Amino acid sequence: MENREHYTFPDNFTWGTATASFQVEGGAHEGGRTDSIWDTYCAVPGNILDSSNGDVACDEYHRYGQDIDLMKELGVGAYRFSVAWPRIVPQADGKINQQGVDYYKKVLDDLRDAGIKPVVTLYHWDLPQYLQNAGGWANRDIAMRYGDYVSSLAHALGDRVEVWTTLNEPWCTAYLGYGNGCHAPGISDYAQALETVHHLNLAHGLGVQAVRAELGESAQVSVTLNLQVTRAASSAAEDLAAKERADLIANEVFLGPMLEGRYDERIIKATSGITDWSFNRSGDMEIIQQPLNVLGVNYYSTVYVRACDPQPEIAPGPSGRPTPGRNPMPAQERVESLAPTGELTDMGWNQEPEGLRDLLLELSERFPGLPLMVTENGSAWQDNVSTDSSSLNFTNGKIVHDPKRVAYMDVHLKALADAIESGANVVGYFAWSLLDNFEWSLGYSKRFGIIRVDYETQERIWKDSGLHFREIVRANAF
Ligand code: GBH
Repeated sequence: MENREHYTFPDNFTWGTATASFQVEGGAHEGGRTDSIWDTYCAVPGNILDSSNGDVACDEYHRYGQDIDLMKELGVGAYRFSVAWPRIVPQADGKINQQGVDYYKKVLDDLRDAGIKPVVTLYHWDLPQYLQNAGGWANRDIAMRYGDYVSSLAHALGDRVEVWTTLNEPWCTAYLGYGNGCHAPGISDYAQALETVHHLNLAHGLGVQAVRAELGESAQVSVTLNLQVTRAASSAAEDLAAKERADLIANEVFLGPMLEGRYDERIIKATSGITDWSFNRSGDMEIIQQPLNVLGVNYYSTVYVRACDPQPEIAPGPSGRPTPGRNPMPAQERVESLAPTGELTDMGWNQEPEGLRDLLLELSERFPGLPLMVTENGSAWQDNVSTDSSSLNFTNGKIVHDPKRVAYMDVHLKALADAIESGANVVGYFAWSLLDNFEWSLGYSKRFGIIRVDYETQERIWKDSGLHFREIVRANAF
């Protein structure tokens, strides 16, 4: 990558920060909310690294006003957050909970007053527990229940929402939730994982249709995928085949149906020992393939794979428990992931900004005319609070010096600027995350925020990365 001093972003480029309901809201038992699968999962000893849960999290349920003020100070033009399905439809009877709707209306009204556009994710993993009791994503019925939920929500919130995002990272739901079990609902069953893939695709299509049916064809609709940037360890044919196998199961299972209305034949073949895909019924593809206004891309790191001798499948652990060593994705017996290299983030992930550039360019070439938005990018590090910032009056005399997060942000924004200059159609960038928050199975042990949360006091403490992002956002350049 070219090393220049100055990078400018296009006019009207959207800068934002992102969060998700279960990770920040808390208020788990307030306002009529019922349990999600993550509440249930957290209650099982051993599932969450620090034995924590989402009961309080960042207390955003009560502190959204203060956090919107932080975003105003950052100068961001957009906020990507998610709606908790169990707040909107808390019971199996399907009735809408007005208190839940009112909460999001207040958030949306405050955002409007602050001049910040809401990018709303309809599903960021907190499935109502009563739907899991009915089979969860492995039960086709769920796609229709999702469609009903989306249609009620679109009706209730209407034009307060700028962009609707059907799903966040269906890869994680299918493969971590049902393939490995290290995410809720904690199932390790490859057949269910593939069924889940299809039902998520179907839900996506029904969700897009529901939003447009309520709000008209001009409603802006998107989906956010965590497309895995997979690299072959060498150019040997068998390593390239391993890369292709990983790519098909990770990425093509979503891109194909959602954007091209088909499952690649190679996917069906690769998984033939697991399922016959009869859950893909005639007419489904017409529902799944919907025109989208924007494609959300979450990007953190890359994966290197090589071919290996067939590995015996590791037996799944008991339901509700993660299975160490079990590949989240089915049909990967001949695919081996290499250990990441270079300086790893606190998540153990490598840093390869070129992966972001390559991904954006590839997508823009393959789907011309489809605007892309980086809906998550960021890094976890262990941070420390310093008290040497008397000049920064709005930071309350405290600051976190997080040079590694700043550096990660810079190299990724350079990669993004490079991609845009080379022709990628990217309309926005959202930092993950506005705040430190509940990092799923790793609890509160990993900090992704550009603003720190003191979980004892709920105090928000600025980090250098937040101040740095503020400069970039205000200049639309760096
Ligand atoms: C996102 O998930 C989530 O949307 C967000 O809620 C979460 O807080 C954030 O990222 C940070 O984790 O696992 O080593 O094989 C990202 C999940 C990360 C899953 C990269 C696949 C591949 C590397 N993805 N991961 S590895």
